[in-house]
Amino acid sequence: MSLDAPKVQPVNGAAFTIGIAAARFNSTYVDALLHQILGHLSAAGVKEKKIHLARVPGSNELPVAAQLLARKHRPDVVIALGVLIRGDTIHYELIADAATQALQRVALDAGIPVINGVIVAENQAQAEARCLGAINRGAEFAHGALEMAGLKRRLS
Ligand code: DLZ
Repeated sequence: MSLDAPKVQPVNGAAFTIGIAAARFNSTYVDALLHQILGHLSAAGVKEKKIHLARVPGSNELPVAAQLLARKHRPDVVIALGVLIRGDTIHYELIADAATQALQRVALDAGIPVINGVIVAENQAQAEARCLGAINRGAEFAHGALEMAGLKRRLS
């Protein structure tokens, strides 16, 4: 067995069922991520009817939406999308920490990978760069989801 990390192979997503939980807060940014992700999933062969989307008010609600999607559809992977931007208080930090931990818990409890697609930005410019600009986080989240869905299929 070679210890070299194998390159990520292109994934055929035709058989995959995917749950997406997406926050409405900062919707310009979240919708841009969602649009990028849907394009990548479609290019990988994922069928539109096998993508289950749940919109929630904000990032704080993403873990429960991810859990509900996991229970109802038993998807191969769930993607949780939100954009938290620093305000006048540390509210965004508390939500970022809580959501990160809860998303991981949902994944481990359900045995279904959950992609943490919550962007935590210091300001609008950082959020813009990551969702609308040069840093394509949507592609990263989609590729991560396809890889983890494939892993789940192989090892379940
Ligand atoms: C309240 C709030 C604030 C201040 N900021 C954000 C944010 O930057 N991004 C986000 O996704 N949600 C935010 N929210 C909403 C919370 O996530 C949540 O919806 C409410 O606190 C209700 O539980």
